[in-house]
Amino acid sequence: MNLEQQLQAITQKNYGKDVRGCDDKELYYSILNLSKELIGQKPVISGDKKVYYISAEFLIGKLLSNNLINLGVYDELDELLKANGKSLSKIEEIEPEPSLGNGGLGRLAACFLDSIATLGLPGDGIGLNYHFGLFKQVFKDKLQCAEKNDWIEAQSWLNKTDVSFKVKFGDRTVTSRLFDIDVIGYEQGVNKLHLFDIETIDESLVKKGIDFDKEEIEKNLTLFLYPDDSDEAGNLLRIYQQYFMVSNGAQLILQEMKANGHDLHRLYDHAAIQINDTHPTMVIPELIRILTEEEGFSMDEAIDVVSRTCAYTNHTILAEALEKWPLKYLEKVVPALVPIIKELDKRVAKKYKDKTVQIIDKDDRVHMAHIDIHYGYSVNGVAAIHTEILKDSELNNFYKIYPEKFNNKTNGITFRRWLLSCNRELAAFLSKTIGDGFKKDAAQLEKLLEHKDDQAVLDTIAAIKKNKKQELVDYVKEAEGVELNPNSIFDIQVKRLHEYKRQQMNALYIIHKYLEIKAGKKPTTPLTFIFGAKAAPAYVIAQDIIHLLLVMQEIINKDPEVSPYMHLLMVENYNVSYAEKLIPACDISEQISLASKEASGTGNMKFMLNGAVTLGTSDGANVEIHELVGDDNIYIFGEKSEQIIEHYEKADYVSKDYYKKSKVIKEAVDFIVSKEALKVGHKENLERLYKELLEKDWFMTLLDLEDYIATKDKMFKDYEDSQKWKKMMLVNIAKAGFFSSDRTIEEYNRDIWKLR
Ligand code: 26V
Repeated sequence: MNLEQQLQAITQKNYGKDVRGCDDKELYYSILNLSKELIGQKPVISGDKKVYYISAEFLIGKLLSNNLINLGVYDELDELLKANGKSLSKIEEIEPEPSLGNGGLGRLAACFLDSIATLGLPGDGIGLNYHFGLFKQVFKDKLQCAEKNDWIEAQSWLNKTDVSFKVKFGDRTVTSRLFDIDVIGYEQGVNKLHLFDIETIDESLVKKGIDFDKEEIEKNLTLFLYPDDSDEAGNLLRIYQQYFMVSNGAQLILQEMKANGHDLHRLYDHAAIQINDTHPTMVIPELIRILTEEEGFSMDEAIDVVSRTCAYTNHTILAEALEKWPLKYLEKVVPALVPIIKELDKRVAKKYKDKTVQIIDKDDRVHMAHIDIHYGYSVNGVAAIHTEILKDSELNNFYKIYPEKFNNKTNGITFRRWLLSCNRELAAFLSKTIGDGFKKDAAQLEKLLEHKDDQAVLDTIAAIKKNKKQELVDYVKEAEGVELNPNSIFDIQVKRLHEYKRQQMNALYIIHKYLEIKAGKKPTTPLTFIFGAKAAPAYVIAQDIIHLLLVMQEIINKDPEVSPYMHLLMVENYNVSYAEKLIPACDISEQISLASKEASGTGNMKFMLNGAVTLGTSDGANVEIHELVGDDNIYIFGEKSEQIIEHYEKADYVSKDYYKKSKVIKEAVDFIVSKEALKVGHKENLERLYKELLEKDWFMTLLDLEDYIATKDKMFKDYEDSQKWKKMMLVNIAKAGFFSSDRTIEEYNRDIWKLR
């Protein structure tokens, strides 16, 4: 049977109709069935050694389009649907987006699974199947409200397995159920994403918003990703979740090893366990527990084997994000691990006197990262500058003990999703211009540089951008009921909301521009500022920043003097699917974190690949983008990380000094509590934010504001030189090859996993 006959057979069987007679929903489920049949025909990737990527988050996004591309049937299916009067891209809209991650860390895990499979490496993901995942964001009264995100349907990519384990907590034992999602490599075989769940879950526990009873573990364990940790019950639930994930993971790994006849004393020859941030850290003591209690290992043997199997990736230097669990919480939730953690701590204390490298501190808090560093064989950062900061400052005391463990793995993104799927037009044009090679060997994108003076190529790249902007305009009109100007400059900042990412600095620029226009200084080309960001529900200042953006949105868009020249849009419920529409349409990519704070960023890479020009600080992977494209094709501003680190050490940054010194800064900041703003916004939120900026400003917004304004204005001016801008676009696309996650995974494999 050919593809069309296969699909016709499925629609007949499921709905008693032919393809032409089905609606989009029926076709979505039929194509889901068809994909599963095709996946079943692919080989399972296998080998003598396998990597297990354990992560609390896998932000996989919708899977239909990507799976069809990786199965090599997208174009054929697209054509046959067209011939039957249907549109594949409309059908793709039906799929609910899995909600299994927050942001960069979870999306990275998803890109990595794609690349591991694409490179034909045996490697599975291990995580949790959160029923409502991360909350759905809705704006009410210009404030973020959180609602449950009900993404799991009766028919989905999740496959229920017969795998199930017992997990013993201090106060109860629960039984897990494993669901698998197939991970198809690009023109390759199949790996798995293993998501553990619990069958006693009670979705009806969630009444209003995202509130639920945190005590009933059997009923709530996998309801939400990172439930609110602002109280003790929330913290305990996170520990229950983490242990549930790693205990299942450890049991699964050991079961597979035994099934393959491997000697557990040589576990490290057959398995590498990559610990994605500290959330899965308890896999180390859990494996040691199982090996000593159930497999007859001595403590020394177990520690040795586990330490040679586990490797740790650090994704942040923010102190508040490094997990430290009170010992008494662990005693309640996972008492079986406590003697092991104490033993690990005792061994460290015996060897090293330095207080800063101990596992259990004087306040009886367990530093999870310290377990990973002492009892793992590799510690990596996620961009060159981030790894250097870890070695030189944040983890310097560990680096002095274990210099050989530290290594850098600059993040990457899968080009299947972030080019082939989200920007089919650009991908097709690149294939025509430089051949198909870049799809498997991203470095070949550099061939585009040979065309940098080719007017037809430059014009086509610009024309594709224009089309993508129009497509976004059409989508936004339907989704948000808002009319954007496709002829304006699209300046986009989309990422989790956090003060260090400095959305508030962008907001202050926008206020500044608004005031300029009111004073008669109009931009040559109209400007469209787009934001997308979710804020942790308990993060008060982040909520205030969202409020300010929504207030400015109303003020600007309702002002007939200003709205022809600038527009502000904060999109609701920013997620992977929205990113796939926004990124191809972007002219200016905002990457403006306070230098030293953004470990890497991966959005910056996605924008670059799609021909946006970066406006950024010398932070995270921006530094490497800068090195690759050169000074002429990026706009870098702000103080460097060394200076920032010094400001923190000396505690010499006083935001009020910057406010007093600069008229422009003062005017922008004062507007937050102006009559105009208070008329549309809430006094409490606006005054709190104003006060925060003037009295604290921990992430130094005002420090870089003047330079930011000047650099952004220069960028808008340069945009008027369309020839110059087109060349910058071309160079950015051509140089993006380094940021393929295939390259990143090749490095992980070469230096850490060593799969053959
Ligand atoms: C976690 C938390 C938890 C509680 C308090 C505030 C806070 C702030 C930040 C975080 C981040 C956790 C780790 C994380 O998501 N890191 C991101 O990892 C990406 C993939 O490596 C990287 O590109 C981003 O720069 C980095 O922020």
